[in-house]
Amino acid sequence: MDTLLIATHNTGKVREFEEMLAQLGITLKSAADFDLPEPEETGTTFTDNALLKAKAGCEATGLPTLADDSGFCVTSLMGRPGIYSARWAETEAGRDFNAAMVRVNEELGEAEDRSAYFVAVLALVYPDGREEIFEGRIDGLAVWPPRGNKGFGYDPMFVPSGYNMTFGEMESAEKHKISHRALAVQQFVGYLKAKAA
Ligand code: ITT
Repeated sequence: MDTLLIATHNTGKVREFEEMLAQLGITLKSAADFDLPEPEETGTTFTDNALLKAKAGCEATGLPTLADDSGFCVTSLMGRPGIYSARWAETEAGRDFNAAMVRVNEELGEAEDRSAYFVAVLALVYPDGREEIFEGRIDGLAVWPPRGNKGFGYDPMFVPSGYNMTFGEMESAEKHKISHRALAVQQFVGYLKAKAA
């Protein structure tokens, strides 16, 4: 694999994939490089949506394509926003994650259980139709108020278990040691190495 399309329009994700996959020696392209349309996420699971995005990117470019469907899941909210994490931020003026975090906190109200987790599902689709899935999850707490501006999305309101800092306060290298996306990427890299051996 010389060139891999990362079929995401999310600049926070693009940055993280570039950082985490830099050592592979593969040319990475993103959805923006091909001006790809954003497919409608009609799936009911992270896996469905990751596959749908990877297939759309692969069909449009003919490149092996990796897509990420991820989300912030709050136990007391029965896993929501989950696959709707990006949609909770939609406003007429674009995405507003401060508003989305306010909504999570308001829906939590006085709930004692503030446990939460991030999930990332990566789908790899090849032009010949082969598919592979890689998953990662990180557990922690939904905290209030939000802290830090280093990450993206819901990072400022998530403290991973065993840490005091939010993902928004962490250096990206630190986040990449433990994050849901990093765990999924580790599996992807392991798969590539096994294939090359
Ligand atoms: P693409 O579909 O183009 O990849 P998207 O932002 O629409 O971009 P998702 O549908 O997978 O991606 O939405 C996942 C949302 O979950 C994302 O917009 C973030 O707000 C949130 N999220 C996922 N991973 C995150 C992380 O590491 N830190 C903070 N928020 C995250």
